[in-house]
Amino acid sequence: MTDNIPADHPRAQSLQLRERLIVHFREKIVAVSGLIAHGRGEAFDYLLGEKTSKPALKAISASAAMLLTAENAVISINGNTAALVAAEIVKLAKITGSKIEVNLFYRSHEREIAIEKLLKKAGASEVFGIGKKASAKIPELSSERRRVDPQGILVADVVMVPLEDGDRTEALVKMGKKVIAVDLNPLSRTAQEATITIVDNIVRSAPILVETAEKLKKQGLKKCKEILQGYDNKKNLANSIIAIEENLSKLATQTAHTSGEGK
Ligand code: PTJ
Repeated sequence: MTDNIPADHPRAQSLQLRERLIVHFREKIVAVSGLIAHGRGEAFDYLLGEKTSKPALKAISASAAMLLTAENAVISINGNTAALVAAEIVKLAKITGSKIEVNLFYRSHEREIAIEKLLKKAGASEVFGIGKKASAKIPELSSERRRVDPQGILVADVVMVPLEDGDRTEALVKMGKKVIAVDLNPLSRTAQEATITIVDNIVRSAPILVETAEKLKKQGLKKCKEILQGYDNKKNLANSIIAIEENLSKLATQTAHTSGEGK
């Protein structure tokens, strides 16, 4: 994407992701706050050791099962999600029979159209929540996130909300919906309030989610229901926090072993 990042740079992958966000910011897909949100995510990913933890894999499996067993699932897309994983989201929606709806905190028609175009280029046949189609409102919310499509999020039983923190998850849960969050911060309000929380970088978890949904679809609804019955989000969220704790302990031990080397 850019010649400025040498392939052998120790943080090349991370710098390329930043570059992708910047390019999509210039194309009006990512909001300026989306760049800050990405930095927050990066910091938590560092604490996690930049790898998909076992609790994250468990949450991914439960999410695939929930999307496959939903009556009417919707994947909600903001600027960051579109910039990072548009192709994977389109694949996931096709496998699980979910709808895709654009829902923005910093809503503008220019951004809605830019994101819709990106999703369609990635293979989406229909994108909900654009322009006048976002005519319904989520009660109790005053931000632009309250505007939803009456044929999409408003009537959904399961809503996936990647990369957002705020009050929407709580409002959706109060409306009786099940919410799947993808958030590197296990302490965010969204992570804490969701029905299923995947504490992982969406760039790593989205392809795994696609693969898991493909496998589970073949195994059938009974298998999906079994996975959901055995899943406890609060317990899994606690294990995600423990995964950070364990990684930090390991790093502290390694750092202590190098004590005195710099003298
Ligand atoms: O596109 P818009 O207008 O809807 O704006 C998007 C904003 C910036 C408002 C939205 O992304 C947002 O709610 O930002 P927050 O409040 O900073 O929350 C974003 C959450 O996503 C934070 O908890 C981050 O840790 C997390 N996050 C950031 N990047 C990633 C991530 N989680 C998983 N994978 C990432 N790559």
